[in-house]
Amino acid sequence: MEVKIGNSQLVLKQGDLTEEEVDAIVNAANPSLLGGGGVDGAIHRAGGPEILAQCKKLGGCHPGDAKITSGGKLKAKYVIHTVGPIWGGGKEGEPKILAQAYQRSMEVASGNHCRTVSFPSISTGAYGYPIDQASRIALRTILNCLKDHQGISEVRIVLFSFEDYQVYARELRQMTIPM
Ligand code: AR6
Repeated sequence: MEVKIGNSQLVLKQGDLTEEEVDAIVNAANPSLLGGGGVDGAIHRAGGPEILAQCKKLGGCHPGDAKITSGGKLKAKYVIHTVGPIWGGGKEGEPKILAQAYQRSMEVASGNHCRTVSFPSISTGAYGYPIDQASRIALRTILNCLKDHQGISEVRIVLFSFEDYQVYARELRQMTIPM
């Protein structure tokens, strides 16, 4: 599924983020930036040791912030490492931190002249954020950022499972139905 926003587009697809041929993929990392499971583990496995070597020099990353390394052996030129919130029921600032993670990733992408960026569904795996709520924040934030960062021509959200894809597609349809 895709929607046009001015001269750029937002694409939803089911697939493996590590296979994306884009300028940057975004990693759902943890504050150490030293690797982990889920999509983080998959990115380091596919990208090779160069990514971890660069991560070690970054001094970690606060939730809601984002930092960049090369893409190592990946097809993507860069990996933008961001840290989403751990779900604790929703009253500990989780929505704001999740929006910041997407927003800072877009800023870092734009600042590094990326035209195409692929995201995973941040925080909805090990970090436990309910995916229906998380998808609304992800979509709204990315759609807003696409207006601010005209240099980015395409953002993809790559969902690992068909169920996750369906949630994002339903929410995007609801947001973009003409009134
Ligand atoms: N491509 C696309 N999506 C994937 C892939 C893949 N190859 N692999 C997993 N996903 P998670 P989080 C999906 O747990 O919730 C790590 O240990 C997955 O199905 O990777 O932000 C970090 O080091 C889910 O929908 O990230 C942190 O400690 C989504 O990616 C912690 O997990 C996010 O799940 C971060 O947790």
